[in-house]
Amino acid sequence: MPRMTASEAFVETMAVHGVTEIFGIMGSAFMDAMDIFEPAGIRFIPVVHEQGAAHMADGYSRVSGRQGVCTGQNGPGISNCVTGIAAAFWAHSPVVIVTPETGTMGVGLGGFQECNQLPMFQEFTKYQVHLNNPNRMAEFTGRCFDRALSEMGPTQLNIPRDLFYGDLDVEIPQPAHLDRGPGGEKTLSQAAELLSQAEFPVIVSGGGIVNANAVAECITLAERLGAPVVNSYLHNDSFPASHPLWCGPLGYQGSKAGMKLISRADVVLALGTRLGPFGTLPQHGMDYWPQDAKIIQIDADHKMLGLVKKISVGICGDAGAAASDLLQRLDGKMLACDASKEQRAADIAIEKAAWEEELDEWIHEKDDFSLEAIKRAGGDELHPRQVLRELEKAMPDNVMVSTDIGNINSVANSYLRFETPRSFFAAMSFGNCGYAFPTIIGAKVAAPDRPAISYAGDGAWGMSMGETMTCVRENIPVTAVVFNNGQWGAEKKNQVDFYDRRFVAGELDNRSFAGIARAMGADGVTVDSLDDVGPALSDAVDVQMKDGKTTIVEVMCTQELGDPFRRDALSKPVRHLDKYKDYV
Ligand SMILES: Cc1ncc(C[n+]2csc(CCOP(=O)(O)OP(=O)(O)O)c2C)c(N)n1
Ligand SMILES: [Mg+2]
Repeated sequence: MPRMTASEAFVETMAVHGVTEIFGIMGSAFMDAMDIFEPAGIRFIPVVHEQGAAHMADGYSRVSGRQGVCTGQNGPGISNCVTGIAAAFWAHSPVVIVTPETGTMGVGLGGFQECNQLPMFQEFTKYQVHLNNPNRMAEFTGRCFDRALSEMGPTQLNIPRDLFYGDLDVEIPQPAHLDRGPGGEKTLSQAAELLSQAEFPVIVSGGGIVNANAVAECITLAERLGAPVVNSYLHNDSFPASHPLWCGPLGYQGSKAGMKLISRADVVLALGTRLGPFGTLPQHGMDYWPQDAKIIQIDADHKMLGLVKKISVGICGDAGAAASDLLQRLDGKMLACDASKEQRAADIAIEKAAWEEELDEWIHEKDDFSLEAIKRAGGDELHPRQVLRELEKAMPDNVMVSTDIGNINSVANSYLRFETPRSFFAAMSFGNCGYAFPTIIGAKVAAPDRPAISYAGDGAWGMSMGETMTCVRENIPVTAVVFNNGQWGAEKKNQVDFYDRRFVAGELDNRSFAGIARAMGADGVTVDSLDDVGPALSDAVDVQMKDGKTTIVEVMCTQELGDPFRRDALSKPVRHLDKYKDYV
C-alpha cells in the first residue's frame, strides 16, 4: 500500500471522487491539505462569507448532479455555513462539508475557535463522521462522498486539525455507485392496476425526476396515459414547458391550469416527490388537492411515502426506473383513460390558454394596499408582474435561474418555465433570504457554458450581494436581477393583512444597488422603464457569456404586494392588556 500523509489521503480521495472545485475561506486548520489542492487538480474558490460557500456548493451540486464541496476555518468559519447546509438539506443537494476542528489535545479547554461542530449540523446532514484516527482519513472521506450521493443530501467530515499530519499506508477507495431500481414488485403491480383503471390520471413531476435524470421517462409515461403533468412546488424544471401535457407548477403562486386539472384527477401519480406540506397549499382561492383521488407516490426515500398526504400505493424506488417499469406493465393494454385521451388534451389546452390570458391581463395587484402603492409611485416605478413577464420573454436558451425568498420572487413562480432539468434553483423548504445569488454562482462554476441568472428582492440582496466580489475576483460571471421595492415586502404583506398596516421594520431605505455593484467591480444598471427590462437582461447575459462580466440589474418596482405565502399560519392579533388594546 502506498505511503502518504493524512492530508494526501484526504486530497487523493477527493480527486478520485472527481472533485475539481471547493468553496470556502482559507484557514490554518486545513492549510496543510489546501497546500496540495492545486496539484491534485482542485481549485479552491475563496468567497466573501462561508454561508455563500455552502450555497455555492449547493448550486454546484444541483446543476451537475455531483457532490459540491465547501469548507472553512474551525469554529466561526464552520458555524457561518449552518444556514447554507440547512438550505442544501432541504434542496436534497449532495453537498460535502469538510469541517476542520480544534486539535485533539485542545478539545475541552476552551481554546481559540473551539466548538463542537457535529451538533450544529446534526439536523441538516444525512451522515456525519468524526475522524478519530488519521489512518481512517481516506475511508471516511470516501464514505462522505458516497453517502452524499446515495442519500441525496449533505454529509459532514469533521477532522481534528492535527490529524491532517502524520504518515499512513492506505489504498484510496473508489467511488461506490448506487444502482437504484424501480421499487417492489407488489407496489408496482398495484400502481399499474390503479393506472389502468384511472379515468383522469394526473402526474406530479417532482425533484426526484430531476435528480434521477428521468424527464424522458416521465414524458413517455405521460404521453402513454395522455395525462396532464404538473410540476411539484418549485420544481418547474421537472417537465419541459413547451410540451402539450405540461400544465405548470402547483403551490404558492403556481399555475391555475395545473391546479384546476389536478382537482379533477381520480388517480394522481406523484413521481419523485415527497408531497411536502407547502407544495400543495391552497392557492388563488382554490383548495385543489383531489381529496378522493387515489394517490400513487414514488420516492427514493421510503420515509417520505405517505408522510404528508394520504396515499393508496407507496413505491420506494428511482423515479425514472419506476416510470419505465410502469410503462412496461401498461404496454399493450387498453386503459380506462384511453377513450378520453383526446378530450383531456383539449381540456388541457383550454385551461392553459385561459391561464396565459389571465397572466397577460394580470399586470398589477388589485388589493387596496397595492392600489395605493401604485398611486404613490405615480408611474415612476414598475409593476412586478409586468417586469416578471418581460424577464420571462427575454430568458436565453438553456438558462439557469435561481430565486430567493420574497414576495416578488414568489410571484415569479408563475413566470418561470424551463425546457431542461437542472435549470431552476429556488430556495426550497428552508426558505432563507439570501439564497439565490451565491447559489447561482456555484451553478455557474459547474456549468460555465450556461447563462446564469439570479433573482432577489432588495432585502435578500442586501444579505448576499457581497458575493459580487467573489464573481469579480474569481472571474465567475453571472447576472443578478434585484427587485428594488424599498421594503421587506413578503413580511410587510402580513402586516397589511393581519396587523392593520402597523408597519414595523419593513421599510428599506436603499442606496443605488447598481452603484454598489459598480464599486465592487461588476456592471450595474438601473431599470425604471418597462421597455428596458428585457433588453437589460439580454445585454447582461451577453456580457456574461461573451466578456465574462457580472451585471447587477436593479429594477425599480412599486410596493404592491402579491398574495402572501402563509395566510394559513397567521391570525388576527388578540390583546388583553390595556396598554396594547389598540394593537388589534
Ligand atoms: C434569513 C431570513 N431572514 C428572514 C426571513 C423572513 N422573510 C421572508 S421574506 C422576507 C422579505 C423579503 O424581502 P425582499 O427580499 O426585499 O423581497 P420582497 O418581499 O420585497 O419582494 C423576510 C424578511 C427569511 N425568510 N430568511
Ligand atoms: Mg423588497
